[in-house]
Amino acid sequence: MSGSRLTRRRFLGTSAAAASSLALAGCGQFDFLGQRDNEVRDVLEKANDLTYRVQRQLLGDDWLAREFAESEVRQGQRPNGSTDPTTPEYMFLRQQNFADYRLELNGLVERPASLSLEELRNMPQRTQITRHDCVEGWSCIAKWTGVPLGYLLDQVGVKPQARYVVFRCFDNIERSPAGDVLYYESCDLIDARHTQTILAHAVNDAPLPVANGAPLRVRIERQLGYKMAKYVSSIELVDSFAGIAGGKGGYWEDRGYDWYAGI
Ligand SMILES: Nc1nc2c(c(=O)[nH]1)N[C@H]1C(S)=C(S)[C@@H](COP(=O)(O)O)O[C@H]1N2
Ligand SMILES: [Mo]
Repeated sequence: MSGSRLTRRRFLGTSAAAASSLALAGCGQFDFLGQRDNEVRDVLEKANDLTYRVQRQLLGDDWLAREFAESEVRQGQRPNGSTDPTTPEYMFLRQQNFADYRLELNGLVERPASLSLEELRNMPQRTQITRHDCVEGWSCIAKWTGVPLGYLLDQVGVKPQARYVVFRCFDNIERSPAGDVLYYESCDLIDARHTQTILAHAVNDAPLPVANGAPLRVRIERQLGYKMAKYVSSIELVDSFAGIAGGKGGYWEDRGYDWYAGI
């Protein structure tokens, strides 16, 4: 039983890796793939949909990402992407050590909420030592502590028509004269309610450093690093991505990456 499961995992890993390396083969090709009406992009999107369905059907909704021992944490979490947000809103919060920070939970929920870090730290907590895999080809094992997202969703009450959870972030991943572009990400309700999906406020037993997404970042352990939004400002329940930035469910997805980044 466990042998055949491994084989399936290897098969899934290979197909996902092949699709990602195609999508990321070079900047020229990347821009080209970014065009909506591109045929290669359509094929990749269908392959992504297949990866998602095959992975869910063969492995089920509940399988856990591998967890590691304390001794396997060898260094701090390597920072990547935004590491020093400069939006006025973020700089203000950072300056007072996030005392006025509130996580907003809204959209298709019964009881919208606004929670301080202290309130979040007083909720049920989960700690897990997992490996972060970045699409750029590096990995890092770290210990994460935070509130299970499923618990928060139960507190606010998810409306039946909700399908996705959108994470909005404080950081301006793009800074241009035309204005800042803010990072965002999303997942479905299966990943949102997964045991290892948490809103982490601590890494390796210390409060999250700014470089790793202070004061709060997502861990979605069955997917690649870019899904794990840092600097989360709000969580919105939606029934579609239409009207949100480029409409593909994430900053990198709007630029051609797979929405489902299963590993
Ligand atoms: N808000 C925000 N979240 C983000 C990113 C980012 O630039 N901004 N980068 C993503 C990518 S590509 C990776 S690999 C991880 C990096 O997290 P780390 O800096 O804690 O290693 O965060 C992800 N989440
Ligand atoms: Mo990444």
